[in-house]
Amino acid sequence: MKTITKFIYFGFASLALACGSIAFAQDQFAPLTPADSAAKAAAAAQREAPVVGTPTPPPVEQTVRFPRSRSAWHLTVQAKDQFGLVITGASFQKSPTTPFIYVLFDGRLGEIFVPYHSGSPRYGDISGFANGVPHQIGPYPPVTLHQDQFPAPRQIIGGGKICKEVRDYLAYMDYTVDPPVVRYGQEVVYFSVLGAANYQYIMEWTFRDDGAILVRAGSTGPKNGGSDDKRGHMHDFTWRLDIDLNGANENSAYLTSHLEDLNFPPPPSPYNPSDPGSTGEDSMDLISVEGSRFWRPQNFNTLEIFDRTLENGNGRHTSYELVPMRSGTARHNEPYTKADFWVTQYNPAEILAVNLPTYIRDRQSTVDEDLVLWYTGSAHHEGTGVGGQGDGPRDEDFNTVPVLWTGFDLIPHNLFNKTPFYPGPTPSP
Ligand SMILES: [Cu+2]
Repeated sequence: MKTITKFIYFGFASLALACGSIAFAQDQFAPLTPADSAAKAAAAAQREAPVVGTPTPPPVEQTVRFPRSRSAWHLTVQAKDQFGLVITGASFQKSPTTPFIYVLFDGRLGEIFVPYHSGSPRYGDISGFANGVPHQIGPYPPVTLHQDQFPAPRQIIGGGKICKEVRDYLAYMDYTVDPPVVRYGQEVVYFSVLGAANYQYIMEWTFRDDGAILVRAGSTGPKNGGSDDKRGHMHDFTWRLDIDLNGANENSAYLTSHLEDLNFPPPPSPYNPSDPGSTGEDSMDLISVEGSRFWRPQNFNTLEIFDRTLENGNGRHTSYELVPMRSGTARHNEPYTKADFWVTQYNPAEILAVNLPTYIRDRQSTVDEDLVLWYTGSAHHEGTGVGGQGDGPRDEDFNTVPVLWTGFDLIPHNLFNKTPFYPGPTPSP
């Protein structure tokens, strides 16, 4: 096992061995924060001394163990004023016999920008609403109302401002073997709802038993100008992801791209599988200094983040890949909206996406550093065409617009030595 982590767990392990206690042995890999991330957390706690009278509920620590995979997530959730749902200190344990691997120091939205097609208004629903408060979703008077609204197995936690649900998802199938393999995984889902005038913003984080993290945001609610408001507008969600893979330092990020070479004549029709055709190749480019990158649909771009030393048991480098799940690309004249990905060196004061161009001004190194990734995904609420022509918004949006989502996945690579779902052989090292 070549996995190297920065956790200080060796003392616990040898003590557990000496005691021979099963109960204690189960604790030998209790969640621990790597020293460099712990120092950041201590500094952040000092900066964010609780304000007297603030309604923000305290953070809630969670350890969620998945009985089927025997993997676990440990993390802290908090519904914060201005930002909504904030995830801190997320670490993943592949099995009870391996240490937790630290993944995420702080994940939150750094802006929700809502420019209307007509040019105004242009709302910064995080930067411009410092007093935004997550909705109280339970207990809600009458006391039992939220139990009908968020029926079991959902729970309301975090001072009544976070919905939690553990559920199954279809992970894997193989009907080439007899008997067929069908595997359901398990995931824990958290969401909070940030109120911004007429809109409700749903901020959802899902943590899966295979180490994946699924993040999305949705907008819903009555339209800003009343039921028959026909003004189109965009919701640009920019996430600030302070990833501390295996600890804060020694992280590097790459832009991955697919490139298809189209210098081939069109194949005959109908085509034959053995006909030669256009070729493709995949590449990854190190992002060496702070800056921005584009998501281009033909290039399937992603951001992939590595720790310098973290490997799986096959000696392959472990990474997390930010894979966009999007329906379009919003561009406006605000400079930070001109790119989809940004990478900055960690600075606790750099928290609002609208300031991104100033955050990269120094072009600090982003190789083997403490990095923050920023990603923007947009949801388009269509309006009526120019001059009131065109099909316009759906009648189904007349009173309250149903939830429209955008988001991304954080997919681990070489975290496990093989798929945690399939009973087949292990890859050769
Ligand atoms: Cu909208």
